[in-house]
Amino acid sequence: MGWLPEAVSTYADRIDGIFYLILVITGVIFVVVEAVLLLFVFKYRHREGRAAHYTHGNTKVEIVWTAIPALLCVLIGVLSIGPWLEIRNQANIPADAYAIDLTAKQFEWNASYPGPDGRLGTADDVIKRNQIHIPGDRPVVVTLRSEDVIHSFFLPEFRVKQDAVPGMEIPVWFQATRTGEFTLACAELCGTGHTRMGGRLIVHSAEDFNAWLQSEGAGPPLGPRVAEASAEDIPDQEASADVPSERPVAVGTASPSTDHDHP
Ligand SMILES: [Cu+2]
Repeated sequence: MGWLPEAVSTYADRIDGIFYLILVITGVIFVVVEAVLLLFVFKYRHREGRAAHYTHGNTKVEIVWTAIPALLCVLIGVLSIGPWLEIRNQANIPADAYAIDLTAKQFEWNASYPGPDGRLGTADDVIKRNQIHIPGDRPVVVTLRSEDVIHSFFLPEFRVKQDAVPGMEIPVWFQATRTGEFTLACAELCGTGHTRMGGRLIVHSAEDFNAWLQSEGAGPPLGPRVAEASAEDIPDQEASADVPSERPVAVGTASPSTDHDHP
């Protein structure tokens, strides 16, 4: 089914799977409910001489129509836990993600890149308005802030949507699956200029991204992406028993960037 925008992040397909699951469940229920409604409208229509039948309820039927939706909600919740933890659990933000800051205000997005000192949050940061440039060969972590009201960082093609809340720093990570230009929008009604609040997210190849950094006078070029730690990289002592997990654990490397010290 091609009803959604092109999916260009590594986790977009899993989110789409949940969307479609919910669509199928609610779609089937919708059709059944409307069919029964029409049937009853016809079957119990007014007829001369037929007295109305009064009922005070049916406990069995009420238990069934409460239990089924409750079980469906639990099912959807269980199936969502995996993607939720992968995407939202801050411990799962890839350790080598390229970090930028993104500040929302009425009505624009300002993206900050490390300047020549390679650090975010310093005076030499490079700031771009309504344009986010990212490298396509590695994950990116965007730390969201808002200067005024609640906005919502929305990248439809990436299936990324996260509120930017005044007073909070909220990290969001994603990784592109191809280069190109994509939609940047605000998904939270934030004032009269809300509909104009948007721009472009540009995914560059690794080389192009470094060229872009240079052309903007921004931070040092990115090195080649280091492959994710494999079992061989883990010292023998730790390679035993409790360590092997599917993905490298990023404990402590990706806390909300209050220190602005991402490499
Ligand atoms: Cu907004």
